[in-house]
Amino acid sequence: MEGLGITVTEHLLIHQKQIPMATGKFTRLMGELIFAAKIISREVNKAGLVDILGLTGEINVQGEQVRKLDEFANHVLIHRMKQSGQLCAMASEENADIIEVPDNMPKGKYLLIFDPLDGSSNIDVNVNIGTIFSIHKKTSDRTYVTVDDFLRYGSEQVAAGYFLYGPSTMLIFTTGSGVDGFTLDPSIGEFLLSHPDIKMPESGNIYSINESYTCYWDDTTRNMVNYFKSPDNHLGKPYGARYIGSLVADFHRNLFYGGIFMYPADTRDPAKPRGKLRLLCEAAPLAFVAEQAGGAATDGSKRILDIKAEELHQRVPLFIGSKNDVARATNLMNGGDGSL
Ligand code: AHM
Ligand code: MG
Repeated sequence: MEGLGITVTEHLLIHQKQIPMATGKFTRLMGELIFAAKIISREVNKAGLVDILGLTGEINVQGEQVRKLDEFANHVLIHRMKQSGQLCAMASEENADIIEVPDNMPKGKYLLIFDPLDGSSNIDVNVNIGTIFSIHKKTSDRTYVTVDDFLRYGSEQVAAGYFLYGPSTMLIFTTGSGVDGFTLDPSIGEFLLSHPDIKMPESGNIYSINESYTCYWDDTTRNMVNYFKSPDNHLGKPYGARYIGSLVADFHRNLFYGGIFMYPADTRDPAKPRGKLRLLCEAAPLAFVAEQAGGAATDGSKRILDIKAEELHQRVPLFIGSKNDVARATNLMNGGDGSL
């Protein structure tokens, strides 16, 4: 297969050489992130064999039960990335506050935001889970870091992507000039370029949503979902339904097969409609990947990458996937008939 044999490090170095002012710091940052992901991948792969499964009984900042592998992945990322020398601070889905690199450690200009183990409800049943990451450059001149440094537009991301721990471990990422996919060859411990320049199909025939929450949606959302299920839609037949319950895995399938993933707002409190997924560590990084692969992502009306975060753990409704499917859903969410 074309490209097989190029390691992710070689790939990063080739791209680094194409940027005249590049210092190699981003490449080193990615190298450290990849190393951390290899450690997580190793633990995920042996999770069924050792006593690492199960709940710790603690509740994370999102009010959800934390599982042991979540804690492990979070710890590995924080511990390794602190020492990378390229970061000034991090933010994790599992931590209420930002994590600053201590003064006694070398610091860099980058900010890293991550969901250490997305899809954690699937850990105990050997279903795909992943690590989602987003990288920004610190723009303020302050010598210290505050939450404000993280409250940015998704369009300002320097890089974003995810590691998928599935039958194979994969790395999918973008630095703003297309999307490349790498597969971990466990026999040599290297990610090899397996999917260069990924393009998401412009339209798909899969819709992916947790439909048991129909009762919590508003009428517009119900009508929108009914469109995809209707034999009278533009396909002339209902879309197929697929829902893994790991955003990263549902997104990954749609990246290759096409289709749309939706997590609409819960409108039980009409004054405060509420998405579940987090803007900074889930929606924005996947939106960057989607757009760079030719897809799209909105919150039902606005492009995800045009939303400026107001809180570190802000949640948003998410409609992400093939360009035309997201356009149809967004059109329907705004009173249209789903036509493009
Ligand atoms: P997590 O980051 O705690 O795992 O939560 C996010 C996950 C997504 O991976 C997935 O798409 C969604 O939550 C599933 O939620 P639900 O069970 O409400 O359908
Ligand atoms: Mg998570």
